[in-house]
Amino acid sequence: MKLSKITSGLLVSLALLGSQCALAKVVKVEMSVIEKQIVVDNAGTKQNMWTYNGTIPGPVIRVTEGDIVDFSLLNLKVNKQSHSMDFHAAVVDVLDEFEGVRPGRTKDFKFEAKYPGVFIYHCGSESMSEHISRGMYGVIIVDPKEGYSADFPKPDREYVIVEGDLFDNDATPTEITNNEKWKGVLINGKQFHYDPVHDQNASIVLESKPGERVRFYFVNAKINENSAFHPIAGIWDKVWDNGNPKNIRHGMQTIDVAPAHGVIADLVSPSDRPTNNALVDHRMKSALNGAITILMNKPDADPKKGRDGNLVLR
Ligand SMILES: [Cu+2]
Repeated sequence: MKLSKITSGLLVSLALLGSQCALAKVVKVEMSVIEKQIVVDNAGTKQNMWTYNGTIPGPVIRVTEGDIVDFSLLNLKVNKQSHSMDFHAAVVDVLDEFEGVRPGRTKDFKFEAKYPGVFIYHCGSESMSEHISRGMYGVIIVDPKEGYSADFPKPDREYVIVEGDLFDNDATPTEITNNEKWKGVLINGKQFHYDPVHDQNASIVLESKPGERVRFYFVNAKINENSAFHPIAGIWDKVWDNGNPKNIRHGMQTIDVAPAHGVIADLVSPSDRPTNNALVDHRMKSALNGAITILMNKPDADPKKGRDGNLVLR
């Protein structure tokens, strides 16, 4: 082989390497821990909760595989507790990056999002049971660098659904760990958040048009109980365990999702008629205490719902 051919091949390789590196970006993420009273149901009931940026779940972070997340956590001076951040999308040192941050202090660290998927993030401070169940969790989506494919098709709409626990306001850390004084399940921060069938105070439902591919980024933030995620009157067309396109499964009815785990699940409704689905945690104790979500598939679906980053309806 002529030297020029080897050289040009090398140049092409270097150019490819360069373009891959150029695609990866640094994503700055700043969060503040806010201890506050927050509404936990559609009737307006408030409880003392601990939050990232004031909401349950915290903000959805979305990056692409290979990106560097440049993270900063501020624990507000007025807070009473130490808090921390445990990104399940990070491969780091639990005693370093994930260490506790006292009120008034800041912690900065960086990590590369090496694996695509849907991951929980949560507070890991003592008692972790109390910190998580008072609302300190959220979702980071790491999109695959290859983009969409036949095995990971582009969806028409996307929704994030996070299940969390609700305990009595005065439950002790030990009681919470033992699942005592348990009151119910929060869906994106509220019991029956999107279920006007079981809660007359609910005012929001998820929407799509008949025949659309609707993608759910589902995370179980409950501290002890698995989730049994099932779309009543539907079948999950495709499911990716941990949200990784390589972990594909077809035609699933119920997905078992462990605490602190996530899945991506697609639903495709009939295209020739309007239909409705009830997305439930099929553990009946969970479903009937808050974990039911209505998806309406209708021709006049709100074009803004589940699009343009509007993944968590509030
Ligand atoms: Cu905390």
